[in-house]
Amino acid sequence: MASATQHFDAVVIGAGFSGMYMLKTLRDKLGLKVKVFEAGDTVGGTWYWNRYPGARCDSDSYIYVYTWDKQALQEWQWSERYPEQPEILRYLEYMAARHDLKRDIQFGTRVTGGEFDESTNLWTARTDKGDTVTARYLISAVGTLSTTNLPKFKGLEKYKGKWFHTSTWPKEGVDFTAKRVAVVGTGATAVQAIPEIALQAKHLTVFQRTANYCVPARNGKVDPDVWKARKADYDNIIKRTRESFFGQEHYFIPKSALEATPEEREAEFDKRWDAGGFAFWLANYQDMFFSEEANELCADYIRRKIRKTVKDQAIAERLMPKGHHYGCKRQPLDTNYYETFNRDNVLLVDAKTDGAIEEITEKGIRAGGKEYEFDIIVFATGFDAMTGPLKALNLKGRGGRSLDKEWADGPHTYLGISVAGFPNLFTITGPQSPSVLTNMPVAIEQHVEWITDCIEHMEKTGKKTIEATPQAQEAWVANVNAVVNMTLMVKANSWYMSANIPGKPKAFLPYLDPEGVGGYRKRCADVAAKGYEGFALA
Ligand code: N01
Repeated sequence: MASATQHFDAVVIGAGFSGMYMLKTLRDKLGLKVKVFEAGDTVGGTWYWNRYPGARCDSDSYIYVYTWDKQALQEWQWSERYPEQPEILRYLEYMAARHDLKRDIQFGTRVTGGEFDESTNLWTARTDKGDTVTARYLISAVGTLSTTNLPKFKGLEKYKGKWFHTSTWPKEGVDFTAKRVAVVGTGATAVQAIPEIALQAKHLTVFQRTANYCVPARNGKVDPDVWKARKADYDNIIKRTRESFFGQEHYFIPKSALEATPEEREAEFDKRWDAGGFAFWLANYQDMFFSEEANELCADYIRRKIRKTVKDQAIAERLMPKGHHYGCKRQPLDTNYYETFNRDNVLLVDAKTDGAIEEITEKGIRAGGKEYEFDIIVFATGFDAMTGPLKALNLKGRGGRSLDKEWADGPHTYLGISVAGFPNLFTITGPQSPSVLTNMPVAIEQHVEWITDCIEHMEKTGKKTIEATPQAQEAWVANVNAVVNMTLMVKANSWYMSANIPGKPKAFLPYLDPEGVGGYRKRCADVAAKGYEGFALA
């Protein structure tokens, strides 16, 4: 029901990890009047929508938490190394209740537009429920992977069975019992879902366009003594992750893979493989992301593991990534992924050897000239990452300029937090910030705290607007590109490179700071210390 325009100090869009903390700091630290709009019907963001079977966090649970509530850090107990989606949602509900966040969140409401009014220096935000609100500050907490990518498959409208996208999974779940199921995609999501679906379905067919390098998660219970030690050490853990490269307790081997002897290298690889998780990716030889030769040594190790695990060598061959470098697409963590292809009820249809998907038919999927019939199709085809959710807000800045048009050739931001021409707009974990290259809570907390300090500064000094200067912004964009161009990451057809969606302008979406998220934190702090260098305050 449409209501009269209400005014707030700040409007926050999204009530996931970012929006919840943003609300907490603006309301309880700065005493501002804050309104949060959230499309879901409770808190959680990513963890509200992504309920597909096997969905769990790929970061270790002890660091996948808010660090600002010391008591909660002691009280909350994760049940496993990598918590499952329902448990993470329970955690976020617990934090929302502890801090009475829900009273300022309007659920089931999507922001559909926002305009900055130069005469009043206010943002007006509109929602799909007919709300119109004004605020001095508009803060996007929409997440990086929240706009679904459903490729435009020919014939989908003809399909008579049921289909689902992993990113908008039905709350009541999907029963695969006695069903013929297809999973399209083999990214991090599919790698989690496929082994679980295979256990339930009568038959599962996996449509693979590009084979991925998967590494075992090695999920399980964590020794209570380890938990005790971690809880006692949280202050240091927080300091270490904040100063780290990836927001994780992973550190590169300070040596070239090419300098190590084959025996030494194999032992180091084994250690990381056995440890599970991101260690093989983020704590490997430091030249892995720069040298094709060093990278190939890691890639070869994983291919050998696939060959060993998958019994049918023809299938193993198809599952072995070729033609792209290891670690330059997001590392999927697996639990029995390769083993799943040893099951009698699982078939792999590989685009390169069996033929690509041509169309969806009434009964299923046609690929390589052959029709496969299904009761259920699961699209695990990912997201319009990072820029997608922000463009969907239909934001208009100074002079009516639209964010969509300003970003026609890819994102342009300053520090990934601000956009020239869009005063008082802040983007938590926005494009061109470390965000998805880190353990997300670490990046989120850094942005939320920086934005809070910035707004506090504005309030104290009586400034009405802050915005990135075009010069600072273009220097930042050049910096983002210059750094990543030194790595192999630019060669991958990844969503990091905007390559997953036809027609999306090619641009590296996050920011790879040469000193990691710790270095980026210092950069942002320096900017603030120098009176918000690169910003215009009025
Ligand atoms: O999406 P993806 P995702 N025809 O884009 C294929 C995060 N995450 O949902 O590789 C056929 O990675 C596509 O093929 P290709 C994590 O950051 C976090 O799996 O482009 N296939 C690929 O195989 C992750 O990176 C957790 O050739 C098509 C797949 O679909 C991000 O979410 C857990 C196609 C898409 O893979 C996205 O992962 C899971 C087409 N037209 C995910 N279009 C956590 O731990 C696409 N594909 C929290």
